[in-house]
Amino acid sequence: MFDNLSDKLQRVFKNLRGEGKLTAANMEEALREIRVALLEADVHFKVVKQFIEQVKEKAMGEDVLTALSPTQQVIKIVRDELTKMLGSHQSRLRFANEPPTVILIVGLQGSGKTTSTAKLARFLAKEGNKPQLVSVDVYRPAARHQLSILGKNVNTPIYEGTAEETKPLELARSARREAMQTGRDVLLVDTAGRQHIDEQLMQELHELKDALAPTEILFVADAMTGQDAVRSADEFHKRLGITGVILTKMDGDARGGAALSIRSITGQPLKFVGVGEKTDALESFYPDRVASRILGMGDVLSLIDKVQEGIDQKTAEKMQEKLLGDDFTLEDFRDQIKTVRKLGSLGGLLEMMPKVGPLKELKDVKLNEQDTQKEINKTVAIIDSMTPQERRNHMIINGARRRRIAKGSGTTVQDVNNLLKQYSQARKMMKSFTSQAGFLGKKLAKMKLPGLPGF
Ligand SMILES: Nc1nc2c(ncn2[C@@H]2O[C@H](COP(=O)(O)OP(=O)(O)O)[C@@H](O)[C@H]2O)c(=O)[nH]1
Ligand SMILES: [Mg+2]
Repeated sequence: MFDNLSDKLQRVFKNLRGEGKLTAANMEEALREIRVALLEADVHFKVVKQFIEQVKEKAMGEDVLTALSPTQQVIKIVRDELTKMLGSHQSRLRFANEPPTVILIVGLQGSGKTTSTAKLARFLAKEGNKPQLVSVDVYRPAARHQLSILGKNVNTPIYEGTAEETKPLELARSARREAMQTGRDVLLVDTAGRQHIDEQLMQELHELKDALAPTEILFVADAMTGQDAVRSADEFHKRLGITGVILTKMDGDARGGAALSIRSITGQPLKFVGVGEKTDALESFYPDRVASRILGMGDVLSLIDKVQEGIDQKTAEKMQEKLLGDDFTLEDFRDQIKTVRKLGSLGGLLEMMPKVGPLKELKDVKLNEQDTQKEINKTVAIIDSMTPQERRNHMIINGARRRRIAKGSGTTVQDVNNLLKQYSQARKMMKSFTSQAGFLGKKLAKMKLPGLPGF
């Protein structure tokens, strides 16, 4: 996700840092490169234009050019504007005052509606709701069958309908009645799609909208179709009125253009992203976290969320403390890496890590999961071969100690050197996280466990 853009933006900032002094001239150059990077990521040209104007206005200000760390300031401005472009704040699902809440899932054929409906059911149940499913795709029996199977997979009842119920509206109404009678509080309606937007589809969706008064009409779009996804979202919004977007197949979208444009173009929030075919591959969308991730600051908050799902709370709390504190020792480094190892699904987690440490190299050369595990095992072995004093204070690890550690862990001195370098970088990164006043540090501090996120 956003890999190319992320690499390019980071290169821009690296160059800017290398210049030593920020001037109007090199700022212009940086802005030009940022513009190209965004366009290459397939971001809508209007969105790019506005973004550059905003950043320029803020970054060319007198106080930035004369600030102590102008490049840092520029990075902050870019991050803030990126966050804004993505929608500023997380947009949660809204619920009806009187259950059942009705959520209409709409979109073009093959965009991932049925899959996302099941994913949402799973997500809602996890949050303590009692979802109910119905498919009103009466044109394709296979599509309804698909939802039945997925419904079983996520343990959610589905209203199957009677032989007489042949119209979407009849099915949806009966499903709602059933939800009420059986105490289900959210009704998810998977609708039919078309290859193109047509009158009949719009008519049908309008009828459903009028009869069911849904609190959410979520437009499902395939991220891999880039600006086409944005265009159809916009058209659906103009013709039907949507309340949010689920962007699917983000796992296969290296550019991110749709994700970066859809909010600004439609005015409607991106609520969820689909990151795989399985029913657990749905993530809430957090503009600030994603912006930080794009800028290579690592998505520590999402990482902590994931970690909390996967490990016990005590470990998570400890990890959070370590992330916040400034005594990030080699032991913590190892524990963190071990935790990642325990969590299994590395691909996604790697994306969230700050791009430092062993994970950076791994990501850059796109090693497969097996190699990643090997690399992590090596790191753990090296740290395990250190004495407790060495782990607490890496400064005492001199040449002789390095040779001993390498021998003990079955690695080379070069490996040990690399690890220490990576650790120092990670440490620095942790420090800068916590010292970025008002941003991550504070946010992390505010979060109360459990019950993330705290904003
Ligand atoms: N990789 C990936 N595939 C997805 C995702 N969401 C849906 N799909 C796949 O996209 C295809 C179409 O999905 P489906 O839910 O049937 O689309 P619908 O026609 O809109 O209901 C299926 O093969 C899904 O497995 C996603 O987030 N990631
Ligand atoms: Mg479908």
